[in-house]
Amino acid sequence: MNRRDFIRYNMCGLTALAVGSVGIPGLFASQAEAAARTINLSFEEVVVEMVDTTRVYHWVFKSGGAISHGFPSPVLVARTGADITINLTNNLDEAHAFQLAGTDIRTDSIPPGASTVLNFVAPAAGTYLYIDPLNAPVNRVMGLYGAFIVLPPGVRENTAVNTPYTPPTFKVQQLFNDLGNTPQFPGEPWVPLRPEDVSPNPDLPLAIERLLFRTRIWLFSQVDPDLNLQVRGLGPGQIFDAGAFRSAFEPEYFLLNGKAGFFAAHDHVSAVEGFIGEPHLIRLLNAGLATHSNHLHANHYYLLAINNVVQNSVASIDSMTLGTVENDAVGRGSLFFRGGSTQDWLIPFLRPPDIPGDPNTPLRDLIPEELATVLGNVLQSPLKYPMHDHMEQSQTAAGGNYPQGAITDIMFLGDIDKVPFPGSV
Ligand SMILES: [Cu+2]
Repeated sequence: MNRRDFIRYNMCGLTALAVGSVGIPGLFASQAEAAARTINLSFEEVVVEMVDTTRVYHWVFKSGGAISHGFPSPVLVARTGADITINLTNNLDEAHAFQLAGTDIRTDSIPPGASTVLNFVAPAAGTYLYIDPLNAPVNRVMGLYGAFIVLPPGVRENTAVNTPYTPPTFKVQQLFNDLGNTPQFPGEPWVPLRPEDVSPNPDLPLAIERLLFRTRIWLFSQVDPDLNLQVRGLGPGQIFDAGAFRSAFEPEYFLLNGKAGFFAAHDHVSAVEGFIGEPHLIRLLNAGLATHSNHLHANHYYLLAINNVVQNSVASIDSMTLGTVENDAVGRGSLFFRGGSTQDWLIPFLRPPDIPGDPNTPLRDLIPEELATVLGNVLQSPLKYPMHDHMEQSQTAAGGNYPQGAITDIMFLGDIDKVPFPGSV
């Protein structure tokens, strides 16, 4: 019997696995996960529910310990220099492979039903996509992608490492040194992991909350349900023509960490939530075929790295084009026309500068009526602003209305002295 007769319906959300992570004590809740130098991933099929309840056939990487197939595939977290072993098993009907995009770290083609072992040393600290590079872009766009986060080797529970890189450029190091130490960046420095003496955020999944203390991962992808249906209909061993796939690709769904619209905006894993003066690192990845241009309200951000190239000149901007694996390989031009499949941003979490009034008066005293206002049953506190994409089609789903696509919130919970706004408690 064809294994495609056994389709599993699936809930979405970001999960994570540490790999080669013995040196990151306490990063993961489970000791078994924390001690693993070896992880098992398999290529599987799954049906994923879209924002309008349409169910769409996908392929995913499933982790060995997982009870169900997650979507998107698990976030893998490692430290630079760690020895890593990934056992890969192909449970699909055609050949597949694994690659850390933009690197030489990859397997050969794995036939249906076969397994292989990939050994490698974790590369420089940064934000990587792992993908199936075969029959590009078909296998990747069908769902065989995930985030691979590499932390600096010196990262510790109470860390002296105050940037995400090894090594940062001079200006990126200076920017992080200035956080919390200069008049323009009042508040706190950035930290790579939740410190031991701070309680976990109960709104975040235990498996990943420590990493997400002052960090978010935004993994973008797009779905054309008609093409996925056609791929599902192929017989064993048949592959979909890559050129035909690319030219027919008309995405109807635009996902951020596997979710869209309301569900992406209100997912604590994706939405950025902090008090004024709590800087956040955002790791953006584009696994799909459509270019994004992500725009942030409330604060300008600093563009730290593009495709793990840490920038020499750190631009303070509010929008940036995020290319794809394909258009990253060509057309490298000036900074603002250069596509890329990953970027890192630093959001300084300054008090939103568009709020007029005495900058020394806390917002709770400066705008108490605004914070207490209720519009359509929604209290206007905490202060919420959107991150949305200026590529307009990505903001809707299947021709629907904004905001049903790739969008999330940036949320200010309270003033710099940690007194929450009325709606934050
Ligand atoms: Cu806007």
